[in-house]
Amino acid sequence: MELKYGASREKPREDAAMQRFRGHRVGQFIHWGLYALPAGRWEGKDVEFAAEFLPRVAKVPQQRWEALANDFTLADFDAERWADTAVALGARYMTITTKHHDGFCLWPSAHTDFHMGNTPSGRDVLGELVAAYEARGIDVNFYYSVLDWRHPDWRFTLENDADNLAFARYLDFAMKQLEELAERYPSVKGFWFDGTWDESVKANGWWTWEVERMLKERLPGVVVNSRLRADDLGARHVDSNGLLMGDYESGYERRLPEPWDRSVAARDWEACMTIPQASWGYHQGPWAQSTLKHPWDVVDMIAHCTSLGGNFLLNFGPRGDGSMAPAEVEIARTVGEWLAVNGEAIYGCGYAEGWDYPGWGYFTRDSSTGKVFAVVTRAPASGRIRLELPTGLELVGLRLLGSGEYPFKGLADSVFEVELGGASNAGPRVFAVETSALAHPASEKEPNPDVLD
Ligand code: FHN
Repeated sequence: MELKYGASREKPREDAAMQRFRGHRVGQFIHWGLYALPAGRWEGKDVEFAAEFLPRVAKVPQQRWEALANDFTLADFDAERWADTAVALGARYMTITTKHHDGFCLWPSAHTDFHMGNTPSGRDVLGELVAAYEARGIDVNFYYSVLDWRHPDWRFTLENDADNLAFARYLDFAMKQLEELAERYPSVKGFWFDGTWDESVKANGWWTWEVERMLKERLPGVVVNSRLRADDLGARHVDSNGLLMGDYESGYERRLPEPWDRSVAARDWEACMTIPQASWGYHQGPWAQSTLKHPWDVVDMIAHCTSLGGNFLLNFGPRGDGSMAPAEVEIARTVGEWLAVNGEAIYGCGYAEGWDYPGWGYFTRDSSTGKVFAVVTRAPASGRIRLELPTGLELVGLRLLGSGEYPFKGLADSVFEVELGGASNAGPRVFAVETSALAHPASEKEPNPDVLD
């Protein structure tokens, strides 16, 4: 079908900027805005919903929400300390909410008065963060919510001419803000769009196409997520011809693909994840604080994404005073210590073609050297794993990352057993798997039932 505003290419991008993004694998997401001040509590009551939705869920009068800007004093904000948590995590990029659904901007925007410049400190938080992260070699991407609860011209649906006119003004405003971001922070590496699911945006696929075009023209190499895009017919992420729009698929939110679904590996993609069960902004109540993920679950998700060629973006919700939540810093530290030992199996790695999903964890493959890794995130109670190689290969060496050569036992052609020993305090074990072709390959294995429809 002929589309004016559909996908711009059939195959994944292979330029250096895209390869860099693809190799990152681990990113730090940050949701920070006025919602960090009430942190999920309004008029003394915990509101059991994502903290950034508080103004809607608690029906906070607009004036009172805007007045929070007077208390956004940044008493304990230090961009350098935030960037240190990303280093501790082992993140290779960071994506920050420049504007979330409430419309508040973390930079002094010339197109609204609802921004950082009009808070007591007047500091350009975004500029400080870009400088601090980039000084540590960490790429910065900008999250931007197209949905804007505050702007008078925002519309969820377009019912009449007046709505169309208002929404056209809104799209113009959002375009200007995006141009402003590109101009003020030209080192930004990517844009992450959100809040594009409403009928109003879907009816204006041309605008999403134009935004992508504008950003790519002004910022060569910039990487844009699929969530921005709608085509001529309102199809989102993937156009009406089945082709991905934007540079990578960004629909996996608080969920990951099935680990055996190798079809996912054909595209670039990224999953984003909260540390508490369901809040992106900092939520102080037990509803959120009693649901924080275990660092080894985070490691499992990182390996899971890598094994299917995706990036993992772990969200942090700093507190209203600008400090990072200690529990989140601690998780970052533990995950980062694991990555410092085992990152060889993650950074620059992806889908290991021919290696079936093993159930006890994941296989990943280094995209440049071809080395395969076995990441054991769910060791069986027996303390042993069966290592099944693709037909025709045999195991000639096993190296436990952070340690050294490791013993194994042959069970059959291409099937080996590895004794893990007791539980490890250092988290999931990773083995570098060295193989060679079997001298006398056996007949084809039975297919893996997990991947049969
Ligand atoms: O509503 C937002 C939510 O607050 C958060 O920003 C997430 C991050 O992926 N996106 C939206 C929901 O899809």
